[in-house]
Amino acid sequence: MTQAPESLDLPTADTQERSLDRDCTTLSRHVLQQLQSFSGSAQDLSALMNRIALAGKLIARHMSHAGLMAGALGFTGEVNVQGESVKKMDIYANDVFIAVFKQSGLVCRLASEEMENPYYIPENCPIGRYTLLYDPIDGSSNTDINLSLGSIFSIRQQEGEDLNGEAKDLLASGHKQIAAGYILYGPSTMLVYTIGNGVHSFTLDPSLGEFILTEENIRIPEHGSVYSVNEGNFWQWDESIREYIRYVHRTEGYTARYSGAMVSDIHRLLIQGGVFLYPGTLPKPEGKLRLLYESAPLAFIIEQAGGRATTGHMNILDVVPTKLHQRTPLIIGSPKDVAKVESFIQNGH
Ligand code: P6P
Repeated sequence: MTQAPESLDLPTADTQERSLDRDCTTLSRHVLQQLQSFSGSAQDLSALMNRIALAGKLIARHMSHAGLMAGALGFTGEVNVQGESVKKMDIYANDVFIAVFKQSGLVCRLASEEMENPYYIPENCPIGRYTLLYDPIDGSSNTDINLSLGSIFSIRQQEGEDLNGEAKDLLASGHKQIAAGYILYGPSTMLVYTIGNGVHSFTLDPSLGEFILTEENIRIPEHGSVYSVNEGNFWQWDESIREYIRYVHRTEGYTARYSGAMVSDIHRLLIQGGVFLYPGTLPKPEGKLRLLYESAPLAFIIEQAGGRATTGHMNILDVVPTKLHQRTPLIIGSPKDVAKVESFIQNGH
């Protein structure tokens, strides 16, 4: 005789109401809830985040069928200001952010990994007081092999007058950021952001075309088993970093994960704990990652989630750059795991 089915978990009115409310917790509404204000600056920040979300949707849509579109993948044949070969997806994504913000009336400049100088909103467009700093596609090496990619963003207010277009006011510490986060293009498209009041994640619901709140006030675990680093650079590292790697090799409980896209690797740490390292090397002690639009926004996120981000000698958010595309070594993640790496650096192994 078949068993009577367990009591069906039918939704109650209460669960339906909560589920509907969740589906209505879009990014722009959440920002206003965070700020508990409908002031002009709150509305601006909400609108800025909404524009970021639109850029993410456009890029996700393009990525989802890039393999079917002639000319969407591969290299452009150009080399960017970083000296890196440019992927067609890099340019597409860079142009999406420009297009999305150009008529927004919210920003005056956009500074990108892909552009040597900031893009200034043209005179015939409405100009705002904010600056968007972004890495349009983080992890370009994953573009043509259908692996996870990201976009990283940071929002600052323009300070003073940028008279001769040198954007010197951007050469300030990461504490000047008013919002930061990333979009992760994975099995689902997620947007993770902070405005200094915790870290919150949203998942794109393609059927709605909206990013819907997934998790609020995310806290990074104090410790995690993952260490994330490109061990192919082992012989180029300082001895102290090599000693740390030897330590995790011989200590039970560590596992290596490295995707080639920092947004994916750091999102993993945000949820599961652990540490990501991109140290300097003997030929390039400043490291590879860019401060203003990669390390600083990710440091803002991870610190807001209770984690840490350091160059190995100072907090990332305290670093004051001398140039727009300044690079910096990065050690970021769970506080106990970052401290472990620092202990090797400070003991000068
Ligand atoms: P490597 C992508 O270019 C990136 O900036 C990060 O997303 C990624 O973690 C790193 O560089 C990969 O660099 O030298 O390990 O291939």
